[in-house]
Amino acid sequence: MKLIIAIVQDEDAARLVSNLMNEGYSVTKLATTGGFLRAGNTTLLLGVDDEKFAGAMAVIEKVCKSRKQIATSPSPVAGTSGVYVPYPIEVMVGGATVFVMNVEQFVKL
Ligand code: 2BA
Repeated sequence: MKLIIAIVQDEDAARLVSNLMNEGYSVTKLATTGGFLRAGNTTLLLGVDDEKFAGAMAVIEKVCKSRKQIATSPSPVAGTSGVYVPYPIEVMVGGATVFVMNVEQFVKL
């Protein structure tokens, strides 16, 4: 069994959960925040049997889209005066950031 931890954009989360549930996967959805953009994203936890792992990854790949997002980064504008103003930078946020772990034990009590 594997544990898939998938960090996805909020815009894709509802559709991704529906598609995974329709295909028989169990999913836990967490509201999370990206450290760089400080914006909300969604983290899904899926415990999947080895033979269903590729299917889950295919659903994630199909649903999650890369998008450009604007982040504001503080910038010094007045040299040593200590004045900072936000300025926009564009970043490409991935379809999904996925971590895969082997599950040592899976227990439901
Ligand atoms: P955020 O940390 O808010 O990052 C959003 C996007 O900003 C990233 O998209 C990347 O394009 C850019 N970015 C992040 N850190 C950067 C940096 N130090 N300099 C320049 N640009 C930077 P993704 O790479 O697709 O990541 C989307 C979200 O997935 C991240 O949101 C974070 O919540 C999570 N994530 C990505 N890599 C991770 C990792 N190695 N460990 C834990 N979480 C990760």
